[in-house]
Amino acid sequence: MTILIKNGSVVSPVGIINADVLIDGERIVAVLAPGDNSLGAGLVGSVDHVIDAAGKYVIPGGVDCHTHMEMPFGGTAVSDTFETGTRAAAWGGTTTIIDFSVQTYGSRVQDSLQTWFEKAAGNCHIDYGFHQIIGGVDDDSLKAMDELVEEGITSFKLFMAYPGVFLSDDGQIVRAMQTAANNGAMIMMHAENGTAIDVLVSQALAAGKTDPKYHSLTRPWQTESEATNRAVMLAHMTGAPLYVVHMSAKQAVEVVQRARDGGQNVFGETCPQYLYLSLEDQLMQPGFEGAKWVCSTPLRSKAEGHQDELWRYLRTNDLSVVSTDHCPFCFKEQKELGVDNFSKIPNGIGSVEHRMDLIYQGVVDGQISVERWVELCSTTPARMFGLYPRKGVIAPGSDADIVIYDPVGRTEIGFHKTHHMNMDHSAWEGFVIDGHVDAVLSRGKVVVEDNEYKGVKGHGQYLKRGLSQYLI
Ligand code: DUC
Ligand code: ZN
Ligand code: ZN
Repeated sequence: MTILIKNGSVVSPVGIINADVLIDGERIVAVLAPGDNSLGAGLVGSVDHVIDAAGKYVIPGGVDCHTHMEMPFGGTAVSDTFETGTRAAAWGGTTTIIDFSVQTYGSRVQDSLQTWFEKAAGNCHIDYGFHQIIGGVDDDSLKAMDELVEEGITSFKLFMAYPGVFLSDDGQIVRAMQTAANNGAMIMMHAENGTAIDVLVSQALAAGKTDPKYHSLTRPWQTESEATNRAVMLAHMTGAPLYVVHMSAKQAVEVVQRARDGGQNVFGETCPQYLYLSLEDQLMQPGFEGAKWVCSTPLRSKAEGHQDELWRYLRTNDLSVVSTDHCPFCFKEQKELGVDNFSKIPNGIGSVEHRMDLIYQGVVDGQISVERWVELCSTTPARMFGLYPRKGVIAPGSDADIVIYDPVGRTEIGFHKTHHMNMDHSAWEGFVIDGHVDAVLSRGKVVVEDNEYKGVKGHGQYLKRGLSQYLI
C-alpha cells in the first residue's frame, strides 16, 4: 500500500516546509518539495491512496512517554486497558505510548515486566514501549536493571513519595543511580518528599479536613522542590542522568533550570493538567467533585502563578517534554473510595486522548510555536527515550506515524463529545480547542479519518528502545 499526503505543511522542531510525503507500507520513503518530480511526474496516479492536506499541518505522530494502562494503584486499578487506552490515544493523534511496568518490594523485576508484556501483547492499537518502575531497590533489582537495558527497557522510575509502597530511601536511590550511570539508562524520578507529606496528611485528617482540596494543601510546593533538589544532588554525585516526571511547582523547575545551567544532564517533564487546571478552579469545586482532579504531583494554586511559569519553562527548554501521566479512574466506585478521606482518592487524571489538542491550544494562545509543539509532544520524547528517528520525525526511513492537523478546526472536549477513554467522566469537560485532529496514520495504516475510527487492536507493536540521545 502506497499513500501520498499532498500539499501539507510538514512540521519539525526546526521549521515548517511545504512538501508531499510518500509512504510505502509502514515507512515514509520520501519527503518531496513542491515540483520535485524525481520520483516521476505520474506519481499521484500510481499511488494507492492520496490524502489532500492543503491548509493542514502534517506532523509526526504524538509520543506520550508517560502513561499507565491496566495498572493496579491506590487500592484499585486504572480504568483503561491497553486496548481502550491506546485506541483513545490514536483518536487524539498519539501514535506511540511508553507505559510503565511496575515492580513492588519483594517481587522480581523480570516477573513484573513479563506481566506487562502479557497485558499489552495483541491488544494495542498503536506502538508501545515500557519503562520499568523499581519499587524495591535491592541486589536483585539492580542486576535486573542491567539486563533490561539489553532488552530495550532503558529508563527506570523511582519514587521519593508513597512510603511503604513505592518509596526508595536516599541510599536506595544512590545505588540505582550508580547502576544507571554505569549502564547508560535514564533515571525517572517522582520527586515529592513522601514522609513529610504523610505527616501533613495525618494532621489534616486528625483536624477533620477530609475534602479533595486537602490533597493539594498537604503536598505544598516545598515538598516537590526539596525532593527535586535532593534528586538533582544525588544525580550529580553519582553521575546519573535524571528525568523529573510530572512537574507542577515552578520552584521545582527552577531547581532543574539551575542544574541544567550548571551543565548537568537533568530534564523536566510536565503535563497538560498543570498547565490548565488548578486548586481553585478544579480541586475546590463543591462537594466531592474535586476528586476528579486528584493526582500527584497535585494541581497547584492559581494564585501562586505556577501555570505561566511552566509555559515559560516550556519555551526555555527547562521543561523539555509534555506527557500526560495518563492514569484514569472512574468517579463512581473508584474516586469515591476517598469520599470521607482525601488520602484514599486514587491519584490520577485521564488525558491520553487530548494532549495533542490541549498543547496545540498553547500555540493558539501564543505560548509556544507550532515547531515547539511538535518538539515537546513528539520529537523530544522520541529522542529522550531512544525511539528516534523511528518515531518523532517525518523523514525517509521513519515509521509512517503521521497526524494531519487542521489549525482552524475545532475540538469540543466532553464526555458526550470527544471521549474514548474508559472513564465515566472527563477531567477536561467543556474545554474547546481551536484545532482538530483530521487524520492519523500508525505505521502506514490510516487509523482515524473523517471522524471515523479505522484502526484495529493488535496493530500496535512493542518497541525495543535504545539509550537516550540526550546523553553524551
Ligand atoms: N505518579 C505517577 O507517575 N502516576 C500516577 C500517580 C503517581 O503518583
Ligand atoms: Zn509519579
Ligand atoms: Zn505516572
